[in-house]
Amino acid sequence: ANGIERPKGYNVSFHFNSKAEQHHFGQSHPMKPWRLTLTKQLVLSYGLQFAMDIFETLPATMDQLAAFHSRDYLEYLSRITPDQSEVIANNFKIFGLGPEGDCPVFDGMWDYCRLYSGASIDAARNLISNQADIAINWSGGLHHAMKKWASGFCYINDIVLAIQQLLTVVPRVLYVDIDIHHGDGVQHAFWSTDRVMTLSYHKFDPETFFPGTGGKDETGPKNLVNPGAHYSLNVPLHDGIDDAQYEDLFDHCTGACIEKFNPQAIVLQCGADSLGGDRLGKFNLNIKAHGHCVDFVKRRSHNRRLLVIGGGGYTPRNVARAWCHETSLCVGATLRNQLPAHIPYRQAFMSAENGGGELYPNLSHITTRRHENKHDKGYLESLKKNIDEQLKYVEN
Ligand code: TV1
Ligand code: CA
Ligand code: ZN
Repeated sequence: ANGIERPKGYNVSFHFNSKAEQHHFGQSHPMKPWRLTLTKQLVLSYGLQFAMDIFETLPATMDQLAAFHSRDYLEYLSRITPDQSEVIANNFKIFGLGPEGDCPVFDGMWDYCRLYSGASIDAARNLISNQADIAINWSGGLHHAMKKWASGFCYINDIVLAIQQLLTVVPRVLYVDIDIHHGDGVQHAFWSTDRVMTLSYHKFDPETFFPGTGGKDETGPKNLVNPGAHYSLNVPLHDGIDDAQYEDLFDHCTGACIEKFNPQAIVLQCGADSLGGDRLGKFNLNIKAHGHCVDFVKRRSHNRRLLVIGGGGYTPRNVARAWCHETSLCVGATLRNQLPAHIPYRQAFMSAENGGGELYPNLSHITTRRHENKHDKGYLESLKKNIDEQLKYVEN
């Protein structure tokens, strides 16, 4: 009434469960749930809890998980123990589990699955009930899990469960995935529908890099009568992509999808293995470019619901820094450029990389282990053109 416009504030909710963070996949396994403790400690040290609603979530129930997964698989997951004789006797291979593999049977595995999935379901519900504009679950984002089997460190596909929740109240959900791996489980789950558009950016090399799917022509069922045709979009990349290239590509493709598909909710999987210096990844992205993606989607979200979830990320100190920075972007805070003095686990943030000095946010962090950049302008332009071509079939 007095003519003063206030910028719209966002209600942000942060969903976590301390117990999820305490699980171990096994000695040399790259997936370290304690990176979530590191992330949360950093978030708390900056006082970001005062700018969001914090929810410690309950584990998902069997019935909640069965909204996507088969009962056979869930029964098996809930019963199997690390005891090898039982693992072998139960013919674990059909369910994608096994010792030494990507998806080991570890102590508390079932609880871990129910906890990270429960947090994503809760986050989706909080958006549905309009308690939040943006809901965050860094423990989720396990995009490879299939209806009947585990794959690539993922047992339960919390993303599919969260999207199913959102679909009970909105017609269309856009899924965007910046993990360095292809979001195959989510793509597959919604392959035949035009109510969910999936868009994954990833390293693509079927010969050497997991999971080997996600080529640029993988756009949905080839039968054009199927409603899912043209609703799966992929941006296959090579080693060494840099900040400027990624940001430009992301803005063009994601911007076009939001505009054309016009979703009422967006789910953003923020796998941090696309950062430079990751133990498994091969890109050269700094925290700045990774965070740019979150900020871009937030700015384009307007009145849409936004679910922000984790995913991969195998150099824990960088995962924590990226996700803390991205939490601050969600709430609209700017963090000072120095680690809080009294942060627990301070040592974990110190590394040879920066001479053992300050690390946060220090949005450019790669000083070592650069990967040769295998992209030229022509290739990047062809990827944009490919997305534009697919979107010609989409109108809302
Ligand atoms: C145990 C111990 C398992 C050490 C797995 C890296 C390990 C890997 C390990 C590993 C590893 C993968 C494959 C397996 C093809 C398969 C959370 C036959 C040092 C979302 C999942 C990557 C990524 C799976 C998950 C991949 C996510 N890479 N050491 N396993 N082989 N699997 O290559 O997208 O980030 O690496
Ligand atoms: Ca991806
Ligand atoms: Zn990954």
